[in-house]
Amino acid sequence: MISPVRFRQALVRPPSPSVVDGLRAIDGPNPDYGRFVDEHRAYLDALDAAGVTVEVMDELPGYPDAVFVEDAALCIGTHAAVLRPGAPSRAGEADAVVADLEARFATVARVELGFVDGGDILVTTSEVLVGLSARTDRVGSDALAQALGPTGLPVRVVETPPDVLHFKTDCAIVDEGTIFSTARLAASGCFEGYEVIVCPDGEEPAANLIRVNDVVLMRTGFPRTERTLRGAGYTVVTIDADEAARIDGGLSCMSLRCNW
Ligand code: CIR
Repeated sequence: MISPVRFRQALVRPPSPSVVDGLRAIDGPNPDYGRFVDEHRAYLDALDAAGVTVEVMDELPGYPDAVFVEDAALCIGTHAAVLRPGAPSRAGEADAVVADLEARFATVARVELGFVDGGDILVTTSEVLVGLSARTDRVGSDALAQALGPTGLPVRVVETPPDVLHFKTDCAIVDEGTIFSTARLAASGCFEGYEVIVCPDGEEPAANLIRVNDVVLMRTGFPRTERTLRGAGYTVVTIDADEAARIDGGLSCMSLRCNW
């Protein structure tokens, strides 16, 4: 059984100065490049402290959102799948990650049809949940199911709440059988059979957190979420990710957590 919360390595891509032009659903101020770099470095330090070997890929200045490397690939054990990001400006990020994956993974498959962003994929011990969204469609989900053949994990297609960028904007796996989820996503019933910890009302932007080995990594500034997780027995580490948040990024999207 492959654990969805224990990782030996992480692949990341530093933000390039073009990150200030990153996509955002609601028009707002650009991120500050210098602060973004600092926050990204702190994120890598936190992964390192959690026991993960961080490997840094090249910057991609032609792709402002390339720092959100999770959307271009999915890694499960020694198998990787190259995805098809649904935003036209991000499509080329898939080709750009192939060589990095082929250098590390025993098998690399490609999703060739439809669209699927890694932010819409939640891996558990028994299945891979794929949330349909503005970035991920059914054709892409079916193609992903094929691409994941070597893992033996079935794909289950679910819905992302309306007006939410990605499925994992609203949820995270925090333990083999436990999901942290916003109330609006949990209400869809897609987590039946799992323990669910519900994100405190009003702290939804904290839901895109990551469990990495013995710690839960979450954004600073969400005290009720932190208290809830600590109360449930988790070791919580908080880091700033305000600049990524300006362009709809969170903690999961800035790394591919791996076991190659
Ligand atoms: C985008 O809109 O594609 C980026 N600005 C943010 C992507 C965040 N990715 C993720 O949550 N997996």
